Amino acid sequence: MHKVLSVDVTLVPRDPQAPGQFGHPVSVPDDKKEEAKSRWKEGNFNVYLSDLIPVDRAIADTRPAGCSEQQVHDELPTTTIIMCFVDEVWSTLLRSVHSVLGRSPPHLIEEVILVDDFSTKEYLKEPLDRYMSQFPKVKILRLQERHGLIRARLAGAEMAKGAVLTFLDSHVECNVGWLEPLLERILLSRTKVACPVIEVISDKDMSYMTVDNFQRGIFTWPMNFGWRQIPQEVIKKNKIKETDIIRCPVMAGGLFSIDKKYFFELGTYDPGLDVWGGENMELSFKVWMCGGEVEIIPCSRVGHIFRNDNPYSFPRDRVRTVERNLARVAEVWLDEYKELFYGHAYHLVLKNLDVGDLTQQIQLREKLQCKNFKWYLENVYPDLEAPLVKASGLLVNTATSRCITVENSTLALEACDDSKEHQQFNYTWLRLVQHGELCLDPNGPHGAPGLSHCLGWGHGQTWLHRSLAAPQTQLSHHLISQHLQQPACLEVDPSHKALRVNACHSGNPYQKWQFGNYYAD
Ligand code: UD2
Ligand code: MN
Repeated sequence: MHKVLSVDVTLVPRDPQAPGQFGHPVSVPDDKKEEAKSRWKEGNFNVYLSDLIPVDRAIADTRPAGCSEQQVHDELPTTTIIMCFVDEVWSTLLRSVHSVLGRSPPHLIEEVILVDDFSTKEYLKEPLDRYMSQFPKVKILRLQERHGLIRARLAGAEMAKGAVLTFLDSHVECNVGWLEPLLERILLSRTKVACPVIEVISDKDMSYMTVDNFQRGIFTWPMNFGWRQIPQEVIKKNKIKETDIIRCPVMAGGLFSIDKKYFFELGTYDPGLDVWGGENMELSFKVWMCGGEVEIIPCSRVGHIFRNDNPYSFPRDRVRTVERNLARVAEVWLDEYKELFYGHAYHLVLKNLDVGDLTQQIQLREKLQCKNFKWYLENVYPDLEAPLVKASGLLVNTATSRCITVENSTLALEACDDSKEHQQFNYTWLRLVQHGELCLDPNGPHGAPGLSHCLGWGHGQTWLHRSLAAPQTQLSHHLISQHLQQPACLEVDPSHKALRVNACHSGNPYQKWQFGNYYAD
C-alpha cells in the first residue's frame, strides 16, 4: 500500500496574483457590472468572472486532517471519467478537465470522455477539439441529437475502457487526492458506489468553499433530494470521525464512481428516464436494495457550481419530465410506500400521469432478487418518516362520542370499542377512508354513506380531513367529500344511529370526527 498521492500540478500556480487563485472570491469591477450581469444567463452563474480565472487555478486542500496520511492499495483499478455537457461555459468546462488531469494520478485515468449532448454553441465544436488535442487521454463523443443527461451518460459508459466509471458534471473542480479514495472503496468491494464530498464553487464570486462534514444524502417526500447532517449526539455516541465513510440513503447524482461491470449488471439507469432528474434516486434505491452500498468518502472532495436554474432548455416541459421520472422510480421501487409519494404529490394523481411501460424494470428487479422498500427503510434510512397511512383506528364522532361501525355493507354508530375489528378504519395517503378492502363512499350501496369497493381516484370516495380540510375554513375535524354537487360533510343523522352527508358547518359537532391515531398532518 502507499500513502494517497498528492498529485497537484497547481501547488505552485503560474500566476499567484491571478483572479480567483487559491479559490479566493473575485469581485466584478464597477465598470464591468453591466457586462457581468448580461453574461450571467450564459451559465446561470458569474460567467464573466469564470472567464477571468485561470483554467488551472490552485484551490485550498480542504480535506479533513488525516486524509493525506491515509493508505490506499498500489493496485487500484483504472477509471474512465465521463463528463456530459450541453452548452457548458468554455472556461468552466476547461477548468473541470484541467482539475481532473492536474489532480489525479495519471496511471489511474484510463481516459476522459467528454460527451457533447448536442450543444449548440460553436466554441464547443472545432475550438474544443483543437484545445483538447493537447491531452491524448481526452476524447470527445458528439451525440447527434439531444439525449439528455441520463442517456448521454450511458453513451459515455458504452465506450468506456476503464474498470471503474467516474461521472462528473462539467462545472467542477476536483481537489487534491480526490480520486484514489474513491477507487479504494471499489477495490475493497465492487458493489460500493463511492461519492466525493461535493463542495461549493460560488455562483456569484467563484470562490471555492468547503462544506460542513457529516452530511448524508437523503430525500424527503415526494422524493426531493437533500442533505442532512448526522445529529451531534449520534456523532458523539458512535465516535464518528471526520474522515469516516458515510453511508448515504441516496446520492446527489452528479459525482460518483462505480465499477463498470457492476453498473451494467444493475441494468445501468432505467432507459425510460428522460433528460434530467430522478436518476439519482433510481440508482441509489437499486444499489441499496440489490446488494450494494452508496457512500460518501470524506477524503475525496470535488467543488461544483450549484445553480438556481438549468442554463439549457429542456426538450419537453421540465417539471413534467422530472415528475414523470420520479413516478417511474416510485412505481418500480417503492412498493406499498408509493402511496406516500403520490400523497405528497397529489397533483400527479389528479392528472393521471402516464409513466410508460415498466415491465422491463420490474423484471430486472426480480432478476436481481432485490430486497423490498420496507427493508431499505428499516436498514438504510430508518429516520425517514414513512407511515403507510395518515391515520388509523376508531373513527369517533365528537358530538356523540360514538364510533362508526361496519354492519355488513352499511354503517351505523355504536359505542366505541377499540378491540372491535368492525370499528377500525384507515385514512390513506390517497385520501380514502378504508375498512379492509372497502372504502367509505358518500353514496353507498343504499344511497346513504356506506362501504363500496375501493375504486381509486375520481370515483367520489376521497375525503378531506385535518390539514387537507383546514384551508377550507375551520373544517379540519370534518370529513369533506369533494365529489358531490357541493362539497359536503359526513355527519351523524338526528336519530344518532346512522350517517348522512350534509352541507358543511364549521361549528357543528355532529360533523366532527377523530381517528384513534394520527401519523401525519
Ligand atoms: C444534479 C446533479 C446532476 C444530475 C441532476 C439530475 C450534482 C452535483 N448534480 O443537478 O449530476 O444528477 O441532479 O438529477 O449532484 N447535461 C447534459 N444534457 C442535458 C442536461 C444536462 O449533458 O440534457 C449535463 C450538464 O451540462 C451538466 C450535467 O449534465 O454537466 C448535470 O446537469 P446540471 O448541472 O444542470 O444538474 P445539477 O447539478 O443541477
Ligand atoms: Mn451541475
